[in-house]
Amino acid sequence: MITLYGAYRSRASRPLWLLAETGTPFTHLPVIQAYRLADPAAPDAPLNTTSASFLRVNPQGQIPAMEEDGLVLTESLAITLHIARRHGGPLGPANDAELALMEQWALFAATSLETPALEILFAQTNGTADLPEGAAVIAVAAEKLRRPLARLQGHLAAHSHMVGDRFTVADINTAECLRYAQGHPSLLAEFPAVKAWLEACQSRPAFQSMWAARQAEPA
Ligand SMILES: N[C@@H](CCC(=O)N[C@@H](CS)C(=O)NCC(=O)O)C(=O)O
Repeated sequence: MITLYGAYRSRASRPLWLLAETGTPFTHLPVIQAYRLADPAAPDAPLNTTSASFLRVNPQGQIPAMEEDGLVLTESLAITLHIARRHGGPLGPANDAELALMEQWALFAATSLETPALEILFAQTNGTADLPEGAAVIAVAAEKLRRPLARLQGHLAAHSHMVGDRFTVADINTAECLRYAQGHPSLLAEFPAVKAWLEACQSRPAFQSMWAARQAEPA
């Protein structure tokens, strides 16, 4: 049985979306980021990233983490790739070539998309987006995204999905890393195939149920 550690309002959204797609049974421990708590060390504090019991699972004190049959994983995209291979059926790789492509796109998402997309999100949520410094951060991050987005645009103009012309874990991993940039609609509008694919991914019932659970958590 999988144990998944991490609140919905975190990168645990990635495996939680996948688990909703596959219907795999799992135990969910909604560990919360310590920085979201006034006093994470208080005796009545909820399970958080500085709790001793969680640090035994991930000594780095970050979510998500996963345990299954003694295997512990502490990187969200490694967790989704593992779950997809073991439990994902058609959402996982059908052969070695598909596995290699799913790994490639996970690394692409983590190294080319996630950081600049998060720079956009943080500028938009820290109240600086309408100030010159925030606008500059967003402009630089958007420029960093244009080359990988052009690559994605070319891929998705020719293919319905990231791998195998069906919805897979590669779509979840890529869509989740790109989601942080969705508050910059004019950037995404430059890449219509990417925009349409992202919206289609997010219209899936499993994404919608993950998102509803996320919205139900305290901000
Ligand atoms: N590369 C890691 C990043 C994990 C990460 O930064 N998690 C955040 C929540 S999304 C966290 O636990 N933050 C709390 C902290 O760093 O103290 C992954 O993809 O799993």
